[in-house]
Amino acid sequence: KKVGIIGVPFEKGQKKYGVSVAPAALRYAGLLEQLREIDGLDVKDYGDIETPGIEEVAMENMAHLALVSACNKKLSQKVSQVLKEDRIAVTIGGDHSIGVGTVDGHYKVNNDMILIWVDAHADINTNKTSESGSVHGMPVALLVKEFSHYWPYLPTMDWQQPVFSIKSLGYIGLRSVDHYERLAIEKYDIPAFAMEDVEEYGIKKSIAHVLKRLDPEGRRPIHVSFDIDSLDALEAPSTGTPVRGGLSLREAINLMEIIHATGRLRAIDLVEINPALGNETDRKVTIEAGLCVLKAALGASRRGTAPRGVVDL
Ligand code: DIR
Ligand code: MN
Ligand code: MN
Ligand code: MN
Repeated sequence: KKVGIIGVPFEKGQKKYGVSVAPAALRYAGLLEQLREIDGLDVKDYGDIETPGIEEVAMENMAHLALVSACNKKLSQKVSQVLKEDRIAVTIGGDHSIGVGTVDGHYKVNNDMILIWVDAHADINTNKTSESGSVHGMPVALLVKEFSHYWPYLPTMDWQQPVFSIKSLGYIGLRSVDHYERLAIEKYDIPAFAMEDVEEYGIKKSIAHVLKRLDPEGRRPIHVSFDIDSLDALEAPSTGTPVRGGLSLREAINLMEIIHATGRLRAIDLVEINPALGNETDRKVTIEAGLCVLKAALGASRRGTAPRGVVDL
C-alpha cells in the first residue's frame, strides 16, 4: 500500500486565524513517522500547496472566492497526480473549502468514486443559503452537478465543473444542519446518518447502510472527507465550529477501520484542525485525534503490529 501526503495551509474558507497551521502542526507531531509505522505502508510527502499573491474578486455572500479557487485548482491537480502515481491521496487541511479541490482531483481520475462526508455540518450551502458567507460551508454544493443551476456565474472557477453526482454522496455525524441544507438532504434523499441515526444503528451499521446505498456491489473507489468537528467537541476542541454531542474518537476510529477494510479507500481529507484555538491540552488532544483517524483509515491495527526483522521470543 502506498500513500501520498499533501499539506494545504489554507484558511480563507472561514473566518478564524489558525487552521492553516495544521499541516505543520501534524507533521511536527509525527504524522509521517507514525504512518510509516503501519505495516507495509509506503509514505511519500508531496509537500504543501501554496497560493500567494492572488487578487480578490467580489462575490455576494462568498468570501475570498479567488483565493479559494486558486488554492483548489492547484490542489486538484496535485490530488490527480498522487492518484495517478498509484498512491492513496491523503490531504491535510486547511479548512473544509479545500474539499472542492480534493474531490475534483479525485473525480478526474476515478469518475465512479463515492464520497463519504464525515462532519457535524452538511457543507452544502450556496451563497444564497449560507448564513456565514464562508466557503467552508459550501464545498459540497460547489461539487455536485445537481446544484449547478443554484449558483450564479463564479469568476475564477472556470477550471472546475460541477460533475460529481449527489447520488454518490453520503453523510456521517451531522448535528448542525442549516435550513436549506436540510431541505437539500431530503429533496435528493441523500443517505445522511446524523448523530441520532448513529445513536440508533451504531457506527458499524450506519456506515454499512451508507456504503450499501451508494455502492450495492461494493466496487467503487471511496473518498472520505473528514472534518475534525464530526468528533465530539470534547474529543476535538481545537476547531473553528465545535459542536457538542458528536462522534467519540472510538466511533471515528472504528468507522475508519471499516472503510480501510473495504480495500477501496483512494483519498482522505483531514480538515478544520485549528491549533490556534484552545489551550495546550486542547491542541494536543485534537491533533492526536486527527492522527488516530488517519492511522485507522490507512490500516493501523489497535491490536499492534508484528515485529520487523528476526525476533525470538
Ligand atoms: C455553517 C457552518 N453551516 C456555514 N459550517 C461549518 O457556515 O455554512 N462547516 N462549520 O464545517
Ligand atoms: Mn466541514
Ligand atoms: Mn464541520
Ligand atoms: Mn438558522
